[in-house]
Amino acid sequence: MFESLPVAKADPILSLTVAFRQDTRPNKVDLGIGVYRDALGKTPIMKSVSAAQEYLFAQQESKGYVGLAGNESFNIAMQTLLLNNTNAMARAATIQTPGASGGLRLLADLIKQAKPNATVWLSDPSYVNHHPIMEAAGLNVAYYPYFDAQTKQVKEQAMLECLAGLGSDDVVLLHGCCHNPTGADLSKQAWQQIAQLAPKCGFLPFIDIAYQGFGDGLDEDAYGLRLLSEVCDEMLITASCSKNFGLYRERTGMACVISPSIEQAQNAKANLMSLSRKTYTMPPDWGAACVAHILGTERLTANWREELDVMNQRILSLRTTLRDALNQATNSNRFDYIALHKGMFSVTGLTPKQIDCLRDDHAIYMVGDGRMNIAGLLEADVQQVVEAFVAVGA
Ligand code: PLP
Ligand code: TYF
Repeated sequence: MFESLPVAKADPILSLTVAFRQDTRPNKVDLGIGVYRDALGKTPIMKSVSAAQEYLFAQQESKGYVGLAGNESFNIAMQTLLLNNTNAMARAATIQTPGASGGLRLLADLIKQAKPNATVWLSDPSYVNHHPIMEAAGLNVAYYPYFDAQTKQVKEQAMLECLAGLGSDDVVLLHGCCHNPTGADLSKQAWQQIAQLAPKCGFLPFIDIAYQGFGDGLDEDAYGLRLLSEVCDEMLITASCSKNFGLYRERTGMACVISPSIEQAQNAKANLMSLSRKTYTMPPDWGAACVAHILGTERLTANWREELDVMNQRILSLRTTLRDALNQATNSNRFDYIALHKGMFSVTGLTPKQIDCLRDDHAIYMVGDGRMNIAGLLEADVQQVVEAFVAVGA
C-alpha cells in the first residue's frame, strides 16, 4: 500500500538538530533550532515551572480526561495575558491546543470550514511550518513583502501597499512579535496602519505569537494584536508557551477567536472543539496545568516574570556583544542590525554556500536560510563565531 508514497520532505530545522547531535567535534556550536540556552548551554526548566510541577504532583488527584477545550483556567489566563483589558476580552473564546502548531492547524481548519476559497497571506519569509500547515488544511497560500535583505528591516511600505489590495477572502497571518526567522518586527506605526486597513479592506488578521515577552516586554509585545483586536470585528490568535514558559516538549498553546459577539465566539470555539475531536481529541494536560497554576498564583507569576526578564537580558547582552565583535572584526557597522532585531533570531544574509562552509569547516550550525538563533549562543563561543564569519566572508 505504501510503496507509492513520495519521499518525505525533511524539516530543515529539526534535521539540522539531528546532524548537530551526530557531530563529534568538541567545538561545535548550535545556532539552529529556536530554543533558549542559559550561560551553561542548558535549556533549563524555569523555577516557577518547577514550583508549579511540585504543586501539581502534590495536588493532582486524577488523570481522568479534562475535555475537548483543555484546561479552562489556562484558556482564560492565556487570553488575559494576550488581550489584557481590551474590550475584545468580552467577545473572545479560547481553546487549549498542542502548542501553537496545534493552534495554527485548528484555526486553519476553521478558516477552511467557514471560507473554503480563502487565501492565507504569509510574510516573505515566514516560520518554516506556516506554509505546510496552511496547505495541509487545504487553504491557498500567498506571500506579502516583508523582509528587506539590504537593510535587514521590514519593507513596511511595500507590505502595506500589498495589504491595501486585499479583501474579505483574505487572511493575513502576522507574527505578534519577535519575527521568525528574521528578527525584524513591525513598528508601532505599521501596526497602526494595519489596524486602519483591516476593517476597511475586510481581510481577517490571524496573529501567531510564539515569543511574547522576548521582545520589549509582555505587554509591549502584545501591542499590535491588542490594537487590532479593538478595531476588528473578527480576528484569530494562536499563542505558544514553548519559549516563554520553557515548556517546549509539553506542547502547550492556545487558539483564540474574536467575533462580533460572544455568542459567535462561543460557537467558533465549539467548532474548534469539534475539529480537535476529529484530529487528536484532547490536548496534553501537564504544561497547561503548570501555566494555569503560575498565572493563577500572584507570587509565581512575579517569579515567572523575573525569570523571563533574566532570559531577555541575556539575549540582549549577547546581541550587543556579537554586534560589537563582528563590527570590530570587519571594521564596519554592517552588523548593527543584530542589536536592532527582536527575540531569539536574526537573518544574517549569509548564502547557503557560506552556511555549508560554517558547518563543514567551522562546526557552526545555522539554518540554510541564514537564520541564527542568538538565544542559543554561549559567551564563550562568540569569538569562534566571529572568526568563522570573517573566514567565510560574511
Ligand atoms: N509559530 C512560530 C512563529 C514559531 O516560531 C513556533 C516555534 O516553535 C511555533 C509557532 C510553534 O510553537 P509550538 O512549540 O508552540 O508548537
Ligand atoms: O523555528 C524554530 O526553530 C522553532 C522550533 O518543525 C521548531 O519554532 C522548528 C521546526 C519545527 C518545529 C519547531
